[in-house]
Amino acid sequence: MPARLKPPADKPYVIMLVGVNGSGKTTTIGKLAYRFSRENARVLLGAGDTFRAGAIEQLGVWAERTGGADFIAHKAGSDPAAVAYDAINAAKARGGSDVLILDTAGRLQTKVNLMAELGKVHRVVQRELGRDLDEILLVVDATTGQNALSQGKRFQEAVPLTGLVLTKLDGTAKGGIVLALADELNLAVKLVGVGEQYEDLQDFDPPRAFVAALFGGSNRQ
Ligand SMILES: Nc1nc2c(ncn2[C@@H]2O[C@H](COP(=O)(O)OP(=O)(O)O)[C@@H](O)[C@H]2O)c(=O)[nH]1
Ligand SMILES: [Mg+2]
Repeated sequence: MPARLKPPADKPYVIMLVGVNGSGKTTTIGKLAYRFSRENARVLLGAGDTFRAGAIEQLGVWAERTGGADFIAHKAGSDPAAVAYDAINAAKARGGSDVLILDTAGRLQTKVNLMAELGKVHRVVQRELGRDLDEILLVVDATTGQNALSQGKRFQEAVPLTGLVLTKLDGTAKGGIVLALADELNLAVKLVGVGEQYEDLQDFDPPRAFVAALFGGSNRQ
C-alpha cells in the first residue's frame, strides 16, 4: 500500500487514473498492481481506455506481468462507463477484489465531450460502489510545462481529484510545474514514476533539497 494513498476502509479499494494521452496512466497502473500484488492483495484492473488502439492489450500485459491481477475488458470502442460498471460489480462480488484500479482513455482537457464522458464514468462507479472512490489520481508527465495548470483545472472540474502522480521524473530535471499545480488545486503529489519498469514507482516524500532542485533553484533554506 503506497504510504501516501488514503488508507483502505471498505473493500474494494478503488483507484481511478485520469490524464492526457501518454502521461503514463496505464504504466502507473501496472506499477500499482505490482505493488498491491506483492502485499498479497487481490487486484482487478478495469480496461477503461476503450479508445486508443492497443490500450486494452497493454493493460492486459501488465496484469499478467504483475503476477496475475484479474482483468476486465470490453471490446475496443465500447462504452467506458459500461466497463466501469462491470469492473465494480466484479470487484464487489463475493470473493471479489481487494483493490480495483480503473484505467481511462487519455483526453485533452479542452475536449468538452470527453471530459463529460469522464464525469459519466465517475458517476457510474460512485453509484455502483455506493460511496466515493478512494483515489482519483491525475497523472502528469514531468516534462509538461504551463499546460499542466490548465490540464489540472479542467480535470478537477470533471471529477473530484484526490491527488497527483508525477511521471517520467527519471528523464528530466523538470517537474517543478507539478508543485505549482499541487498548490493551485490544493492536492498532494502522492506518487512519482521514475522509469518504465514495474518497480519504478516511488512514494512522493521529498526532502526540501529535492523540492528546491525541482524548482531549478538552489537549496539554501
Ligand atoms: N521514463 C519513463 N517513462 C514512462 C514513465 N511512465 C510512463 N512512461 C512511458 O510513457 C509512455 C506512455 O505511457 P502510458 O502508460 O501508455 O501512458 P497513458 O497514455 O497515460 O496510459 C510509455 O512509453 C511508458 O513506458 C516513467 O515514469 N518514466
Ligand atoms: Mg493508457
